[in-house]
Amino acid sequence: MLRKSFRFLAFYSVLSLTCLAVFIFFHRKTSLGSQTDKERQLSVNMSEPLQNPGTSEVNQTSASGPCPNTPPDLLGPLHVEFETNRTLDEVREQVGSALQLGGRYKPPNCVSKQKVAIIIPFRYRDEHLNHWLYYLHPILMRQQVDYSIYVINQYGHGVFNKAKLMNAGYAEALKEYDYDCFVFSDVDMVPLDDRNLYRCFDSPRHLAVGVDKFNFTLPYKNIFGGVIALSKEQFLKINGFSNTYWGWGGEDDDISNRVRIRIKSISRPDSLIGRYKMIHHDRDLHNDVNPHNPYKLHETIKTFKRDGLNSLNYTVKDIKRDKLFTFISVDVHVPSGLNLK
Ligand code: UDH
Ligand code: MN
Repeated sequence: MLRKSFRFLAFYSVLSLTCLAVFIFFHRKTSLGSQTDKERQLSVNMSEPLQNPGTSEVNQTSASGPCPNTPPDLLGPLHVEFETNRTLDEVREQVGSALQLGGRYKPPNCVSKQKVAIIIPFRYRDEHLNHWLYYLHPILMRQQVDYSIYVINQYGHGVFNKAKLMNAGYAEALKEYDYDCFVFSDVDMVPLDDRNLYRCFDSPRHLAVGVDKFNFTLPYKNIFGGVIALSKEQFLKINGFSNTYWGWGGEDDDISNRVRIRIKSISRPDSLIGRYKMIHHDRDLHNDVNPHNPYKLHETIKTFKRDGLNSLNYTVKDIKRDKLFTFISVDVHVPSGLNLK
């Protein structure tokens, strides 16, 4: 009897020990499992990209995927006319609602591949600027560009230096945002087709292929002016524009030389898409033709490494932020005794 009850007891002890072992085993496994899930969840959260600080400012809803290569809402050929007088207030009302202060825009539903600074050299051309802003903001929005407009005004009434203003615009824009593409546009150039994309390409881009004043044809093969786009990398490679072209002429052929020397190729849109209308104007005050400038073009190859972004000097006099653009007045240090004869 004693032996029988001992066997019974031993059997149940082994059984309960087994049950306990099985229970502990499964309990550990489940709790380990849930810990792993938590860890996994934690690592997913940690590895999510940091919110781009600019995104939440501009968009109500968070942007989803990358923008498509071909923007879906383009219209093609556009009707452009400069007969209407437009005040800046009217332009602000008509095209400003989606903009952030400083003429800043990001597409609300996708992430642009490039951050584009648009640089406009400027002085005494308020009426042209109104037309430019009225037409360009909606085009750039339809093109889904992540962009800002920088109007770089030459301070004072000294001899104009467009190329130095371009360099200053590049440098000032980069102080504000991590731009990787720069479009340099004359204030009087408005595209006639929104398929002409304001972005950067593998080679420096000449956008203003056909201008109405030249009958929509290229006046000469190497022309590289009016509206051009260079990536930050391309612009650095050519050391930017020359700073030494005072008065009218030559600076665009000089940058064309730089591109040919350092990069070799340029790109252009199709001649039908690359059409522009230029606002008619007379020659500006203090921007007379400089007859010395064409001779400097033979020197580009010798001078471009020391004349450009790496020798740039200017003084910022004022920065104003309008809804439609950032206006930066710069003193380009006009040399005394410039001879334009
Ligand atoms: N610019 C200004 N203010 C000036 C001079 C030039 O804003 O006083 C800027 C502006 O962005 C302009 C660009 O520099 O679009 C180029 O200057 P431009 O328009 O004078 O150059 P363009 O090749 O000049 O158009 C042609 C000379 C005009 C002669 C007209 C004779 N009928
Ligand atoms: Mn012009």
